[in-house]
Amino acid sequence: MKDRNRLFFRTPDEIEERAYAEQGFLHLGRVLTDAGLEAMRTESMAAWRAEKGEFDPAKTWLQNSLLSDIHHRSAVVRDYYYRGPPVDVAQQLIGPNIKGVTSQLTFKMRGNTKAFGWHQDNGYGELEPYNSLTMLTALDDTDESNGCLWIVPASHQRGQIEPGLNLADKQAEKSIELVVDESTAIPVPMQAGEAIVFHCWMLHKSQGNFSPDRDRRILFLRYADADAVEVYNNRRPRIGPLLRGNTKFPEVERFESDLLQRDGK
Ligand SMILES: O=C(O)CCC(=O)C(=O)O
Repeated sequence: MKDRNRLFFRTPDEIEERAYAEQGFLHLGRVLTDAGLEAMRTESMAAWRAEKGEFDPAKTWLQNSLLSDIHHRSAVVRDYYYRGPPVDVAQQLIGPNIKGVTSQLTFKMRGNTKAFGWHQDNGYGELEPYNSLTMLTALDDTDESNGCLWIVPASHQRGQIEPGLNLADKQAEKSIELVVDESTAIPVPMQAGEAIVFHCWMLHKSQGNFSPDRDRRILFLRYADADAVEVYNNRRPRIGPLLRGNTKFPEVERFESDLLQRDGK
């Protein structure tokens, strides 16, 4: 994509690594330009409408709220996931060798009042080393009324709270609901085009969307060390596109290499 610089803002050369180490999250501020936000909304919504249609209370949470591998369906998301500010941030916080491990839309459209309970992202498929991170990019303004993120700052310092779900077991829609002392939890409102990054052990949740007229659309990306393995899956390598540096796993090196080369950068 030739106009990349018009879609994303430049990543700061140095982000606040110390605050991240202590608090487990960083609010990164605005990462998408107006043009980038518009393009990402347009492509994401086209994919969402084609796959999901309208919010339907009779459907499950998964059906209403999550669309996986969105970078296969949107060139703007792909460019952002493969080469945008999130990759620079991941490299600063994880190290030189980075792979992408998840790209999905987590949308909570108006009417979707279902909460997503307290969990660690490393509970949904435990990866090692324990430095993978999640980057949420808001495609709408999000606050307490439309189901913004809540976190417990510094909670990543407790480590892996439970072994986590075996994502290789696809039998059922399972979910984690940890019991958390909420007195230290804070909401994390974001404006459209802003992003937050948090550690794989960060305790977080979101409430339902109780706004009558505002959707809450979020792009969810996850990154890990290029050699990260799935603890729950006999320590096999997590397969994902190699975005920076090297990996000892040829299957990771090969993965999506056609897509990585296709955009010509
Ligand atoms: O989108 C949300 O409301 C929460 C998403 C989340 O916490 C997750 O997918 O880990």
